[in-house]
Amino acid sequence: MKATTTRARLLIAGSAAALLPFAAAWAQSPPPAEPPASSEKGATFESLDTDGDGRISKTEAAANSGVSSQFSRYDQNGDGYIERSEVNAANSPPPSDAGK
Ligand SMILES: [Ca+2]
Ligand SMILES: [Ca+2]
Repeated sequence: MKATTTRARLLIAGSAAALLPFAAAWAQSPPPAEPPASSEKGATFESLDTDGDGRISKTEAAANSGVSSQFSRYDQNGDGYIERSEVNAANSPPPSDAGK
């Protein structure tokens, strides 16, 4: 059906768009000159971890629609929290098997 196709495409586009600001916010260096105009886009780990326990619960993630929609993607071990290591893993390319 045409409607279904359109909807699926929208979801895919939305997911990709949502991931970008999240990844950018957690890059190593902060952006040079970007005033925090929108709290929706400039989410950082710290800003989302409102109770400061070092991980982002689903409740905390709900503050950012992009993060919230990507929650299961970031929560790789499925414990219901996004931890910093999971963010790093999600934002970095997989290790290139150089361990040996
Ligand atoms: Ca927290
Ligand atoms: Ca987790």
